[in-house]
Amino acid sequence: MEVKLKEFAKSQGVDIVGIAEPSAIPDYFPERKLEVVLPNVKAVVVFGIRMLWGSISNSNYQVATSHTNATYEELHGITYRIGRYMETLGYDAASIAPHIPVEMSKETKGLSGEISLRHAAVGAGLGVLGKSRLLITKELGPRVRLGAVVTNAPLKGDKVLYYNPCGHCKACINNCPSGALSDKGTNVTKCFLHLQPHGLGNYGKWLRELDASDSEKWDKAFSSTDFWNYYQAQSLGMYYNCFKCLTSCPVARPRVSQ
Ligand code: B12
Repeated sequence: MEVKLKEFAKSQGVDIVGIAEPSAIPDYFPERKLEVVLPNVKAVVVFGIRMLWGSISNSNYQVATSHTNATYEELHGITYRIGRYMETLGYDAASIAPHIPVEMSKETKGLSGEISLRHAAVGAGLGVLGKSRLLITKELGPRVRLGAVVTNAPLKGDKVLYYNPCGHCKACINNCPSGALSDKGTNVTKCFLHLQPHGLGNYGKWLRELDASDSEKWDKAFSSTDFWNYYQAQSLGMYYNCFKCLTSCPVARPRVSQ
């Protein structure tokens, strides 16, 4: 069943695919239990699709964001079709969101997926967690977006990768423009505020400064490019402005610049 499933996944356009048994997935915080996603879970099928170098290394963020959205849309479809394949074999399948929705609670602060796809990918033998906290694969470096299907099919897990492609370089840390990455780990807030300048953090501040009693200020606020960018970020659901930890990593990098 494992070989046929992987062949099916490849036929749907995935570049890498592996299977993780729950016990092979490293612990992480905040803890997310697989059973909450699917009772009687036996395996997680994890897969990735490549990011286009010309898009993520592009200084035009409309181009880069459009590509990010395209990869997530693609993963939604692939995840559904792999799940449907498992269910035609008679098993249950729960597909995991590749990015949103995430739980918006005080505990998780909207920064924690239903499961951590990077940790699941490590358990499926697809790569290791690098200094950037991204999954580093030998085939595509970190430039791979991940998806997963949790199933009660009794699938045999793949072997965890035995060597570390991340190595000793610190390109991701040295090239992180927000200072979020360091030897001590990742400052998620710093990353988030830089990555999504028109995301929830800054949008809240902008809203608080609105003053409806002063019509001049009010008009100025709504004719500002800040407002237009918040509007676009809201309607798109996201707006990523940084790809440096992806483009600076030398592992399997196609080119240094465009
Ligand atoms: C929320 C989220 C973010 C947040 C938080 C990042 C983070 N460190 O978790 C923000 C918006 C900042 C973000 C940024 C990015 N993301 Co993101 N993100 C996610 C998402 C939806 C959930 C991640 C998660 O569950 N994290 C929680 C834990 C497991 O993260 P952790 O880093 O291992 O550990 C941190 C926490 O424990 C944290 N921590 C410590 N104490 C506490 C307390 C609380 C309350 C919380 C919440 C956290 C916390 O500190 C640790 C160190 O950072 C996943 C999709 C998914 N479901 O997995 C994509 C995902 C991880 N993102 C991805 C990508 C590509 C990015 C970006 C490159 C953006 C971009 N341009 O595309 C950057 C990279 C940032 C980086 N170097 O870490 C990819 C990674 C692919 C890969 N090859 O590894 C994923 C898997 C999406 C996908 N489908 O491919 N992301």
